[in-house]
Amino acid sequence: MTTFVDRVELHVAAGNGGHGCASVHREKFKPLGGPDGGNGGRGGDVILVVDQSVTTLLDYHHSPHRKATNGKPGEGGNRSGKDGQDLVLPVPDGTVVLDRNGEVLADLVGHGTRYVAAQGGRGGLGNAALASARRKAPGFALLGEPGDLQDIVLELKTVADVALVGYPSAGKSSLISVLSAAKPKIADYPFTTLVPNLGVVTAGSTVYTIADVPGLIPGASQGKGLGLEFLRHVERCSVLVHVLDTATLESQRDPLSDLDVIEEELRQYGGLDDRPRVVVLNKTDIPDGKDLADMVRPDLEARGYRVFEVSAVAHQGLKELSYALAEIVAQARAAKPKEEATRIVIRPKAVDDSGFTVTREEDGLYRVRGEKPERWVRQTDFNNDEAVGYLADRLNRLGVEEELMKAGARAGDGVAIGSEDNAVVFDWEPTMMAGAEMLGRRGEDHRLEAPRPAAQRRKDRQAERDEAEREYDEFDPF
Ligand SMILES: Nc1nc2c(ncn2[C@@H]2O[C@H](COP(=O)(O)OP(=O)(O)OP(=O)(O)O)[C@@H](O)[C@H]2O)c(=O)[nH]1
Ligand SMILES: [Mg+2]
Repeated sequence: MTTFVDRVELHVAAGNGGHGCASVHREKFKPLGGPDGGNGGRGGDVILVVDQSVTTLLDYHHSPHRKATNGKPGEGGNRSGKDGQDLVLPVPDGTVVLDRNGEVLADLVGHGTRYVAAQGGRGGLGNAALASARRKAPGFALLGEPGDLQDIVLELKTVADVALVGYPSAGKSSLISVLSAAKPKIADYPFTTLVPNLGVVTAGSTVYTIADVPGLIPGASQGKGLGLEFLRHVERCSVLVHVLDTATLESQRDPLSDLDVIEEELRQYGGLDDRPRVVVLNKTDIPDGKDLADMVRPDLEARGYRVFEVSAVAHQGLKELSYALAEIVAQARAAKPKEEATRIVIRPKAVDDSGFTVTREEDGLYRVRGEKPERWVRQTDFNNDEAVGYLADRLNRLGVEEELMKAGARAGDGVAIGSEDNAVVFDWEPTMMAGAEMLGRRGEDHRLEAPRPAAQRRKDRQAERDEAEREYDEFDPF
């Protein structure tokens, strides 16, 4: 028996960004050639792509851990590190991506539809890129950021226009085999079909797909038989077809009560009420079956169903059925909004990436949250004082210090940047006073400067602020 896997847990890891390089150009007779450390490369993304030649999630069941490659570190001589390679994971059409809590992240329909499941880390800037007029030779570089780690669940939902439902042995697979070129297994014992079969039907100018699911029995919603699990495959269909057996030998069954049972199970499953339904009375090649079909037809029609009498074995009534289904499918397609073809749910971003928040916690700790400050912390090599100073400047310019001050923080108070389980905590040393200029800047010592007249000092300060502003924009290309 082939294994059918329609739900897998997948652990994906994007590549880490390469570290930036801190290097100084050296050449004979030119002792101070300037910084020439290159940038680190970007880590590879993990990307899911719909590939119509893939039909199962089996590969991921066997190897559920996947990782894209890391970016390479930058090197001296202004050489950038190579970007990591994206890892492209082919998935079947109709794959739904969920997070661990069952929330839908993306619904991948249509060949080529892509979803970035884990984003690669950005490479760190090298010291060449960090050099500026006032920081001529930075002795540090930025670290590459770690790539995303995600635990996701993939679920397969067959993308079929028409779904056949019914008791075991009603002839669902037989119908698919005569309406399309598909050759599913057919046998005279219940639960022959263990996984959905899919066929393509051409009726006039309409081409549509038809799928069956394993047979349903009373109590399927409580897990009887193969249960209702497979009904997820009919969730996307536009038409439900009840295949009713007119020649069953089980004494307590007949087409009308069979229909009631299946409808009750569909109701238990939920979400299918709005789908149009059609009734097929199968096995009318058998004389008793034909009689029973004629007997129940008025009742079914009185309930509002369109009824088709067919024989899958004797190839009777098939053309009429397939054209009627084509018509309903065409109507459903016309009514569907265009963008339905590729549905991707983009997860809303938790934090607005331009801002940050400062909160005072019960134990007196000040917590800073925000995309930029947290990213800058990840980029900082805390063993390098200059790098730490650069971080302080960046935070300062974003206004973090000012907000800390407003929130009541004083020198020596604990400040955490990041979430509760992933934060850098330090004792705060303000470099800026409320309403005053910056006291000192990295790579300079203001005590060494010659005294300047007040007007000149004001001009210089303005020029520095302008430069800082420019630098800030320049250094945040992300
Ligand atoms: N006489 C007659 N027999 C049929 C007809 N359609 C199907 N059968 C027989 O009914 C039995 C079951 O057919 P399947 O197509 O496997 O039924 P199914 O609904 O797919 O059954 P499960 O996969 O078990 O749910 C087989 O022995 C078929 O040959 C028909 O129109 N006439
Ligand atoms: Mg079958």
